[in-house]
Amino acid sequence: KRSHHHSVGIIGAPFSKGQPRDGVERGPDLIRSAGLVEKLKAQGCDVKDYGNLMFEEFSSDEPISRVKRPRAVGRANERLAGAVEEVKKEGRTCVMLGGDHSLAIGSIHGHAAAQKDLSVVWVDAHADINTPLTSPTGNVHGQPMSYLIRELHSKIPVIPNFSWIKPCVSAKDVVYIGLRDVDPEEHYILKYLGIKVFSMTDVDHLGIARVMEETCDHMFSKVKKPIHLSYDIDALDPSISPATGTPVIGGLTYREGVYVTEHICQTGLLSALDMVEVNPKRGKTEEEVRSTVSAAVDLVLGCFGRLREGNHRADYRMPEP
Ligand code: EXY
Ligand code: MN
Ligand code: MN
Ligand code: MN
Repeated sequence: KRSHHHSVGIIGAPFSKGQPRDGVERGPDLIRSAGLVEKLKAQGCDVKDYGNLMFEEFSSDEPISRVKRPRAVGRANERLAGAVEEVKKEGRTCVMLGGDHSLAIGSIHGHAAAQKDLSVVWVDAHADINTPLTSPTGNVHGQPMSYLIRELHSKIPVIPNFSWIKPCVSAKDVVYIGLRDVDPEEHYILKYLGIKVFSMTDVDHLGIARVMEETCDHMFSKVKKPIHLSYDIDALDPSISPATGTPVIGGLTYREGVYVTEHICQTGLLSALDMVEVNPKRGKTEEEVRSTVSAAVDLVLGCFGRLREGNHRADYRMPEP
C-alpha cells in the first residue's frame, strides 16, 4: 500500500500533570514548529489540525490512593477522549501530540468509542501498567494501561473524575515494544495477563524486522482490528531523544524506531497515533531538544507513508525533452 493517501487529524494536548516535570506541555507546539503539518502535506496527506485542547485548572487536587493530581488528569483525559472520538467520526487517523503519557487514557478511550475493537501497540521504555495501588510514584503516566485493560478492571479503585473511564481493550490485543524499565509489580501484571511483550532483549535477539512480523502475527491472529499506536519518545535511546522526562539507557536506535512506524503504516490499519513525552526542558542543550523533536516528527512521518527508499506521487511523469 505505497500510494494510498492518508487523511490525518492532529490534536495538541499540552498537558503535564500525569508526571512531576514541567516542559512536556510544550510538546505539541514544538513538534508543529518543526514542520509536521507541512511535511505530512508534502508527502501527500490530507491534514486537518484541530489545534490545542485547553484544560481545566484545579486549585486543590490532593492525591487519592497514590494517584497524584487525579482531578486534573481525569478531566483532561475526558476532554481528550471527546476530541479523539470527533476526529475518528470525521474519518481521519487521529494524531495526538502530548503531553505526558497519561493522555493515552483519553486517546485510546476516545478511539475505542468510535471504533469498537482495537489493537494497541505500545512503544515505550516503560510498561505504564501500574494500577493506582501498585504505582511506586503515584504518577499517572506510569499507569494509563491499567485503566484501559478489561482484565484489570476489578483492581482499579474509585477515583474522582475517573468514573467516566470504561476499560475498552483486551489484554490479548496489546503488544509492547522496547521495554527496559519495568517495575516488579508491572512485570507480574504483564505475565499474569499473558500480554505480548517485545523487550529490548527481544529486539536484540530477534532484530526489529522479526519483532514487527511477530507483532503483526499476534495482532492479526483472528481478525484485523484498527491499530492504536502509542509511541513514547523515551522508547528511543537517549542518545537520539534525550529531551524526555524519564530517559532510560539502551533504547531503540533511530533506525529501529522508524522501522516500527514504516511497518505499522504498511499494515494499512493505523487508526490513531500518540506521540508523547517530548520535554524541551529536559534537554541539556538546544541540539538535544532539536534531535528529540526531529525524531518525533520523523516517527509521525513514518506512520503516514514516508519511506527511506524515497517516495513519489502516483501521478508523477518524467519531463519530456
Ligand atoms: N514505572 C514508573 C512509575 O510508574 O512511576 C515510571 C513510569 C515512567 C513512565 C514513562 C512515560 O513512560
Ligand atoms: Mn510511557
Ligand atoms: Mn516511557
Ligand atoms: Mn507485518
